[in-house]
Amino acid sequence: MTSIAIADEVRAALAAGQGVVALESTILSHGLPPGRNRKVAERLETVVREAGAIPATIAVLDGKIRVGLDSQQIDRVCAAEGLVKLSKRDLGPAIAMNQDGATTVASTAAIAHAAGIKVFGTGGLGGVHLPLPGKHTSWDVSADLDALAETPVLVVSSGVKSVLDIEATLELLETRSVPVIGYQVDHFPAFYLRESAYKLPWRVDTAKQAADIVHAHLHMPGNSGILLANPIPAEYEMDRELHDRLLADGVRLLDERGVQGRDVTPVLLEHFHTASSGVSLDANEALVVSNVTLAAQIAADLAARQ
Ligand code: PSU
Ligand code: MN
Repeated sequence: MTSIAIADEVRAALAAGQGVVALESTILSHGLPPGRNRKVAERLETVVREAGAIPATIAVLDGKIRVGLDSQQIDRVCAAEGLVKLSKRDLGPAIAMNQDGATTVASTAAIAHAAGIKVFGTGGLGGVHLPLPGKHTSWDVSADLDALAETPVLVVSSGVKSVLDIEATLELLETRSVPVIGYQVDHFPAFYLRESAYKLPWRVDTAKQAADIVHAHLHMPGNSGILLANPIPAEYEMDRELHDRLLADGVRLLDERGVQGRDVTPVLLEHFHTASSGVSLDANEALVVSNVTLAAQIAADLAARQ
């Protein structure tokens, strides 16, 4: 069996019942440009510590799944060449072929659970993609949704991008019995925008209330995760007009370039960052910092109950 290499600090925190927050690596390698990604990686680890928890960034390096990276390992994840993007199904092949790789929400959640971590903070969740022009359906549904349905962890994200089919994404999460909770909002956030048109069944207003739900849900029969939808900080919310233009151009670009499979999301993200002259980068950093901070507060609260 492939072993998971858990960093000493993370192992000690788990053994002592301290709060631990899982962080993914695809957001660094494929979601943010080199240089900026390294600064964000550092900042995320810092805000987790400041909130009283221990960060565990997850990636595949040297043919091993690693939970908790040291500074040089984070350098490798953030290096310009970029790693392979590894969703859950890619872990076996990557390890067998001794490749380095970055983990998505799906694979990070699965690994976090295997390591005994209950809380995971990220930026945007993958979801159901809209059909390309002339198509009836895209059949492009992120494995993130299935992973949430099958893995008892809390994922804190700013919802999904409105370049996805938000309605279908929420319907699928309902079918797969994943509770979706709004944090200080009644409607599901759309990543760059604080709220979409879709109302959520549950809302909490404090980290403690969120921790209460996680605690209760993880003791229910079944094995599903929980999605806590934390909107982008108001001062970073994107201008509607810019937002709508980026999305429309993004969908057209995918079609023109014939982008498929796991390249779809990274190509869209890069388009947003260049076409918005960095506005989307600041937005992305602000929301992921906010999500990871909230995740750390919840992890610390949960740990204090044990
Ligand atoms: N959405 C973002 N930023 C990201 C991703 C999604 O705003 O970095 C990444 C995450 O790692 C997510 C993955 O799990 O893309 C989803 O990819 P796909 O749609 O191919 O499942
Ligand atoms: Mn996909």
